Amino acid sequence: MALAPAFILVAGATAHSSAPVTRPAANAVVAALPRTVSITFGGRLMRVVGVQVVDRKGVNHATSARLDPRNAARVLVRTTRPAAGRYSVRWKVMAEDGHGQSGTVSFRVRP
Ligand SMILES: [Cu+2]
Repeated sequence: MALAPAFILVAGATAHSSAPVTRPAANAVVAALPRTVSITFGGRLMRVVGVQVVDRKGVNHATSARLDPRNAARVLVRTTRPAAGRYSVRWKVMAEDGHGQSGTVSFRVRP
């Protein structure tokens, strides 16, 4: 039987299972993509596995992603501040208890 890789998705009522709060917010329409996109989770994280901010063509505009040194529940994502359009933030993190989590949030930048 094939076993899943080390990254295991978890569902259920754990502290970190709820959807994170992002800035810009999910489905928001903003005037400009901020230099730093933030993703705030319900609990502390062990590490950031990976974050991409992709446009409709699949081009990644994230230049770095790291834990906020002042808040271990928050990921700060630096972007190249691209032009108008729709963007999807695809994130993968590992919670403090070692559980993996991933998801996607989209928002739009006005022309
Ligand atoms: Cu967990």
